[in-house]
Amino acid sequence: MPTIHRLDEVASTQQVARALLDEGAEHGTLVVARRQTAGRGRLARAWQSGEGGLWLSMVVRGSLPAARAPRLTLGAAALTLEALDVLGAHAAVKWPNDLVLPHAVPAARLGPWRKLGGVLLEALLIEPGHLEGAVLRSAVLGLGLNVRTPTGGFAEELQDVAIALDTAGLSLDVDTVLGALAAPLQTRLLDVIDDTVFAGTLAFLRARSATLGMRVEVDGIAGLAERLDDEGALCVRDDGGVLHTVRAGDVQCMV
Ligand code: BT5
Repeated sequence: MPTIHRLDEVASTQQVARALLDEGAEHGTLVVARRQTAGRGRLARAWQSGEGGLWLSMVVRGSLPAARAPRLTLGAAALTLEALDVLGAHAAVKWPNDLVLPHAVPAARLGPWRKLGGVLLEALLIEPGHLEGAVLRSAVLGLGLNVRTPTGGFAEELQDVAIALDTAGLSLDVDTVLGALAAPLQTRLLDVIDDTVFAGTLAFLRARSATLGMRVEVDGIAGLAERLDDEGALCVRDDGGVLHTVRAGDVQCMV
């Protein structure tokens, strides 16, 4: 199995994995840290990552059309749900990259969900293509999961956003969650390059979606999150009946 580097404190495991990738680390090499001082989400957003969470990044080497790179995010989310199922936590995916748990009190943006974790795909080497289009060769896949609520609670701005597995009644340690997730990510993530496997991933995600059937706002479009298309893009029907296909974005769930 590829190496798992366990570190105490880093700025971001994404940076460490990137450096390992540049040094030639093999696909599946994992970097896990107990704490991050500059954990990040998409669009340079901050990711709160003190002790008590699983903060990992994985070196990804594979060859897939760049337009299909979102499959890796969706695939990682599906593998995480499967691992959590085995551990007894039945999470859902708020399209495209949020892992969420249900919550009795609706909140802005998240509706009846709270965020347990998130997936971050940073595509690194994309070769420009000609007729066949650009090809992704390597990337760093990040995953953050709140296992235990931080001592003293989540930061003020995450009060109505974040949730940890312990709140859902699961008292697990971070290593147990890593143990359930590492091998599936290392050995199965790239399977989504195959169309048949990815169709299965999508079927699973449709059934476990926190977004489909909800009223949402994404990319300035408000409407009903109707379905995921064959590439995993979100199809939203606006109030005028027009169907919009959204390939990436931030979904706000209306309460
Ligand atoms: C994500 O971004 O959800 C991807 C998060 C990936 C974090 C992992 S940890 C290991 C690896 N190393 C890194 O540096 N990053 C990856 P996004 O969809 O942009 O969501 C970011 C938003 O989530 C923030 O703006 C906050 O609202 C919220 N947030 C921040 N920290 C959180 C936490 N611990 N739990 C739940 N929500 C959080």
